[in-house]
Amino acid sequence: MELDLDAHLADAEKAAAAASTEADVRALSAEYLGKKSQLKAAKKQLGALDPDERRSAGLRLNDAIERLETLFEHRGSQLADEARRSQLEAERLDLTELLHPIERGHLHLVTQARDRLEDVFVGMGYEVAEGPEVETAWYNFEALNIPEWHPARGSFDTIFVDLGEPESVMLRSHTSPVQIRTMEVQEPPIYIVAPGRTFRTDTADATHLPAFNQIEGLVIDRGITLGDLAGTIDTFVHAFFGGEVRSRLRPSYFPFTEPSAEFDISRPDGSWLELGGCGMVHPNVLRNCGIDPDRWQGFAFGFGIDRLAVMRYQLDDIRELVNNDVRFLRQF
Ligand code: FA5
Repeated sequence: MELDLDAHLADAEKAAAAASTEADVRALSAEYLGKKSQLKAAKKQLGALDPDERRSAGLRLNDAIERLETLFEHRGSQLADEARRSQLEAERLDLTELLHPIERGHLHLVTQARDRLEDVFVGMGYEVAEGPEVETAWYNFEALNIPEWHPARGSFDTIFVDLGEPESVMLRSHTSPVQIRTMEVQEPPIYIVAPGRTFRTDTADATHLPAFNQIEGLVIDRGITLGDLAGTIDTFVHAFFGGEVRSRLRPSYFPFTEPSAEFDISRPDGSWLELGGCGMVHPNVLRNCGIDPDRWQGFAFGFGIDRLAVMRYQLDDIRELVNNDVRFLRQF
């Protein structure tokens, strides 16, 4: 046989090792094992040999063919594995890899204050009530004993909505409409607080925001007196601020309470800060909600949650609460 099988196999091994794709290996397989390959040609020449020589040359040729078939098969699947691995590597999405670690946020200062207020009052046996932010004149004013001609309407600096009759629909200027909505659907005794957003045409300054938060309180029961109101406010102030802070009531005027008062809390420097208004629910308000004022009495209060946060965290300016500066917000 003219073909040097050992050298031929060594060449094939070298070529297979150098192949870089499965297609390369298929081409090598055609070259070394295909119809026009040297091995096929050598097989054809076997007929010319004498029988003994033909047998041993045939065995050697078959052995070489088998070895080449195994060689190309192994190299082919090796390259297929490598290709799959590098494709997976290229398409991998590492969802755990982060350029910046995630920082967990926390509730806004005003939300924290509102939650705490709710907790304090729920602890005192109150339920939490809600009302809409867009109100009608009936709930925002009339049912609260503020008829259309009443000068107190002006003091609420109302933002009206362009809907229906002029000045008949508005963004609520206080949370007191929730008193009416609650008394309309609930039989006394009633013990509720209603926190929520309120709106006025006030220009933002160190102590005012045009959109701010109030919390309303309403108690309707038998034999309720001004003493109960004063005691409730005192208890709440202690629970919310701690023992150091004191509260006081000052005579004032609201059309929906009689008598009415403003309540202040003491600052660390000994001065007083006005927090809200309160009083005994006016008989006209009870009548407007179908409650007999001879059988039921009650008190109501409403104060600013943003002002309360300002006091509690000793802020210089209420506008800090809405500037959305994370360097400020992160501190609380
Ligand atoms: C009222 O709104 C009454 N509804 C309160 C009330 C309820 C009285 C129940 C009697 C019975 P006044 O307008 O004073 O009252 O507002 C109450 C509180 O809301 C103020 O003391 C203040 O703490 C807060 N507040 C009012 N306007 C603003 C504003 N522009 N920015 C921030 N807080 C405000």
